[in-house]
Amino acid sequence: MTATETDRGRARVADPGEGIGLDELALATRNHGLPLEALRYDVTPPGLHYVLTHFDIPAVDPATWTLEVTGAVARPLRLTLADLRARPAASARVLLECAGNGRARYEPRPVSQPWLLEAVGTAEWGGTPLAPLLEEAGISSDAVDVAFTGTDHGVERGVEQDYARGLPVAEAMRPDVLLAWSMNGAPLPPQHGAPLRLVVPGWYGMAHVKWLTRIEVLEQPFTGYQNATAYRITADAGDPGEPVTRIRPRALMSPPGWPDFMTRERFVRAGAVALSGRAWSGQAPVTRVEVSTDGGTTWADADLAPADPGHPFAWRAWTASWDARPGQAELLVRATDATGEAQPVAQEWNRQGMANTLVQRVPVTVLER
Ligand SMILES: Nc1nc2c(c(=O)[nH]1)N[C@H]1C(S)=C(S)[C@@H](COP(=O)(O)O)O[C@H]1N2
Ligand SMILES: [Mo]
Repeated sequence: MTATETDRGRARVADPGEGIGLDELALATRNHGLPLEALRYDVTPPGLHYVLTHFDIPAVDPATWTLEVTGAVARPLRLTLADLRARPAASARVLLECAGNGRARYEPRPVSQPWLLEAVGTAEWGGTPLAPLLEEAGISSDAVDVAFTGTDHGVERGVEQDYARGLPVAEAMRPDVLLAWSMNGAPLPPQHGAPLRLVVPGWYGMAHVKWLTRIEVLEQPFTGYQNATAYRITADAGDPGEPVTRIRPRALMSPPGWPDFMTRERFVRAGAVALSGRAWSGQAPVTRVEVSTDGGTTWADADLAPADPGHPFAWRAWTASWDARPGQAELLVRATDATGEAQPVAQEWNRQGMANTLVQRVPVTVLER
């Protein structure tokens, strides 16, 4: 590493051909993904949901923990978990995806948590809506952003910080934004933010602040590290770029057949093979899922399960049938949403490896019957 590469705020990009380092492996073993066969569940069992934690999972005593609502409010609040639980209950089935999903597929590779495709999951988050709490606190009519701070603390690219994210006030006031204390009907597990996390349906994972302890209403834009420096789509280190916000459309396939232990290469027997997976977008409903079984030369529409109005931010199932002939095949899947955005088949690189929705490719060996 050169001095420039360790400059405050700058992420390193791997040299051409440089393999995954022990630093990236250490992150990957802490922050696990969704095994792709778990795409089969409408609601991801908690241990199979992906996990991403920048620093350490903090020690939090729920009995003494409090949530502070402060800043540009007429009546600052301090609430215990019991105070929050006494408020109106709400729940939502929400897909979470890390903005770094797909990062390790970029060439050159931005050095950070090396996700391939699996930083995703869908859970039933239970808690209470945020907006009425901000109203009760007397949120300023000049509010611009609302900052959410977790109790976890660390240093990232030379900057010591509590994990904190700002959210535009219009998003924070959406009726479906939750302060959540349960996941799939059970208390939040430590790794998912116990005792309380934010859930912002449709946004990439970084917005869903875990171990939430402080909410501060701001009359000017939030300039904290995780908004101003991290989570930006930038061409190079000097470019401030665009903030990462909503989840872009993606479809994933449960790889068919059976895997090789080491290589994860797939095998099926010739004949009719049922293909299935999930598709989602946080921007707009998914309108189309297409599958290619010939390496991307031809595409056919998959059957997409109808949108469930009860769960607008959950993933949707898709299925397709494949007449597999002996030999080598490469399967691809791509989603399009109602904004017209479709997943790219060639990479659209950015320096921090954010929101890479490059299509999934699944090589398969088709055996004689
Ligand atoms: N306090 C805090 N909240 C956080 C994070 C964190 O490191 N600290 N990571 C964020 C990121 S980058 C993601 S992708 C999601 C992951 O949520 P999960 O671990 O529950 O899947 O949490 C977000 N909330
Ligand atoms: Mo993330």
